[in-house]
Amino acid sequence: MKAAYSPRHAAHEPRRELALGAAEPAHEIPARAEAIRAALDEDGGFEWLEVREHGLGPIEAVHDATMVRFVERAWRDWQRWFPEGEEAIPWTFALPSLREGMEPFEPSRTRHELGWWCFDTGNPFTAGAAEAARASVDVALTAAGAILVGERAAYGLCRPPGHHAARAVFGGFCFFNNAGIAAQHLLDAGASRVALLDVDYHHGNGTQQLFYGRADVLTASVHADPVREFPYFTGFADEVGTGAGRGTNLNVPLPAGVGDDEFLAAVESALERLAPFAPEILVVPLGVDTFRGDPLGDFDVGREAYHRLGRLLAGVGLPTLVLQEGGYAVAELGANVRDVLRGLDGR
Ligand code: OKP
Ligand code: ZN
Repeated sequence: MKAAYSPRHAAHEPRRELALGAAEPAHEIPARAEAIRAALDEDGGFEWLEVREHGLGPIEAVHDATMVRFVERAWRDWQRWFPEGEEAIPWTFALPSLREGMEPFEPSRTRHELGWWCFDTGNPFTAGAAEAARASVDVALTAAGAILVGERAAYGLCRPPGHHAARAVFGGFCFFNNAGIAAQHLLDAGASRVALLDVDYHHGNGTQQLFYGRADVLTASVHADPVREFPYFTGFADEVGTGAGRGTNLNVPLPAGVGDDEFLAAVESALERLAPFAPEILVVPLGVDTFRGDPLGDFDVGREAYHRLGRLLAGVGLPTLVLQEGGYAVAELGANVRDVLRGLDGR
């Protein structure tokens, strides 16, 4: 299988993140991508593509251009006012109700502009975040390019992940929505309908938001119920899309403790819901934080489930672009991802 990886992910090396008001060691770390790369190298069934730079155009096709420019300059700006610390973490957030009924606000007026564009405290912004986020998009687009030239499956080893980044806000370890950008790129290259099935443990709120009113993109996500889990404010089953996109969003929230069979049954039922949409390409934001040993998850999914997951995806019979999202049990991360891809590859 063709796969894409960029060493530039390592430019983003957060040490800490903030959760429940306290600092804890960062989870979204360079060792994650290196573990996956090592497992795929060892497997031998993956051919690494040369990652091509695609520039800001495809990013600005789905994201607010002002947010994209902010990401590019955020570290320098932040350091001017807050020079100490290895990562920037916002602590005051520009909720719309704060200025309700007031003039529109120009966020670059304040030195705390990060609190306008980032929605959580768990998303450290580092000196190399922008470089890594750009590289992650290029990895996704390079893998998408393999699909466009006829590959049945391709994998983008994206880091940082992307599915929590919405049009004009980022968070949840994500800066740019790799899968959303890739899906739009596939449409712009001639695909008429693209379906995304997000199997990360967390709801893919950003991807949902990007395409919520769109009839040409179906977004489906199987994830931990947001009543108990991040991102808390999206991912409920009654979110079905709006306007022309009504019926093109599917959420399958799951309870704590689901095992292999329940998780895979949820994936299977979501896949069945894709068929009437008749997509030409399937994009799979793949998180393996569903694993029972994951420090961020509460599912009871075992190692053996991942090969089965890959086989389920293969059964759809569509060109399939798999893009890495979460997975924080670093010791098992490589094997879990490899098994999904082996299953998808019919091995
Ligand atoms: C990103 B992806 C841990 C809090 C974690 C954010 C989780 C983001 C997950 N104390 N909060 O979907 O894997
Ligand atoms: Zn996740």
